[in-house]
Amino acid sequence: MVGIKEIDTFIVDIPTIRPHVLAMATMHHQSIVVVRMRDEDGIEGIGEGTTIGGLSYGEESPEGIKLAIDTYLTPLLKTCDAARVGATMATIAKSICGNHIAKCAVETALLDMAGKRLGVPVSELIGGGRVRDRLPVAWTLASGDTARDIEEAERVLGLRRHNIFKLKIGKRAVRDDVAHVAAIKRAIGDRGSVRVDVNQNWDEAQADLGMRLLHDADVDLVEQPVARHDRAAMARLSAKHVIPLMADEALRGPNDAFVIAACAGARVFAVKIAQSGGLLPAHAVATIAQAGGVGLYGGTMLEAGVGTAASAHLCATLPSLAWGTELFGPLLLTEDILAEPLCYSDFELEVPSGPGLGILLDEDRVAFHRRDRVAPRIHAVVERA
Ligand code: MUC
Ligand code: MG
Repeated sequence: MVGIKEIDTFIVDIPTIRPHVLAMATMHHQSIVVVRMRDEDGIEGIGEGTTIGGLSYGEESPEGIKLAIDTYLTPLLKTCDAARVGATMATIAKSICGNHIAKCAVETALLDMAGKRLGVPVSELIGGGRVRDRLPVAWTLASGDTARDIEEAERVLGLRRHNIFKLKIGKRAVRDDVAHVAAIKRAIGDRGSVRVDVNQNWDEAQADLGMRLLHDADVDLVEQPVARHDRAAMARLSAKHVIPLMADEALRGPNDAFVIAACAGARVFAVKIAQSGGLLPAHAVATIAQAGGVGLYGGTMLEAGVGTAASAHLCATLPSLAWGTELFGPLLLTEDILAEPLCYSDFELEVPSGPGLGILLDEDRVAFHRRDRVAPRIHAVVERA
């Protein structure tokens, strides 16, 4: 039995490099809940719990994630064996409903500790272990302005950083949104894949029209066009349209994955560790998808470096990842919370290879951006490429 001695949680707020305009919120910063644990042998584990736009994306807020960990998960963790991650998460699941992002943050820290204890990367502790070292990475164009999005696409194509683009739509009338997407696709042409995310903002009739027009505009994928609970509409739209529908918000773990795969509600799943409740349930989501003939995509909650590294470890274990990933979260932030930023090159993200998550926090930067910091903020912000 390896006891957990210390568990600390804090919120870090980091500005985004530009406003990130989604159907339900415009982000100017990202709020990250960091969990730091230390076991009785002195091994440290780090986890991250991150959502999007306060309470506008889902039922957990940054403040609620911290509260759930401090008040409910921490007392349970103090009774568990840190070396047995699956058993610890099963104990937590028996007493705590929902709260998938809080559970993911804690599970990530436990896996980080377990990997460090065993001297292996987290990816070797999941499923059959790592099958790939690099992951294709999409970029989201969501400035809210067509010309600016095209400029941004040209810049990252030129840097050979991304050639898959996800466009956030759903705020404007369907035909206006499609005109915006079509203009960007025309500019990018065959140099990249263009996909859209509606974040549940269409009803079925709007989705029907939108999917037809987006197919004609040469768009490759439509993510969560309708409400997450409307699986019947998702199944009808999937059956009717050639352009694949990807489930995102509808997927909150293996149970949803099973039901959606069984009703043919989506042809692709966005697998997110946070939404699934951790890397282990996210792996189960992917396994169900593969058994049901559903394609896989590594999704993000726009996590910073810790959550992005954790997601990368999960994605590295998936034998088929036909739609790539969107693990670009750290690049949307003005500053990185990692001492060594994750490595993006040739349109891919390198999966860290050191023990555990294979990352280290930049302690000064984290201390500076902590919400509970008391000292004055005098700090030079480094421009991102
Ligand atoms: C979402 O809904 O997929 C992922 C990329 C991005 O820009 O927003 C997130 C959320
Ligand atoms: Mg989405």
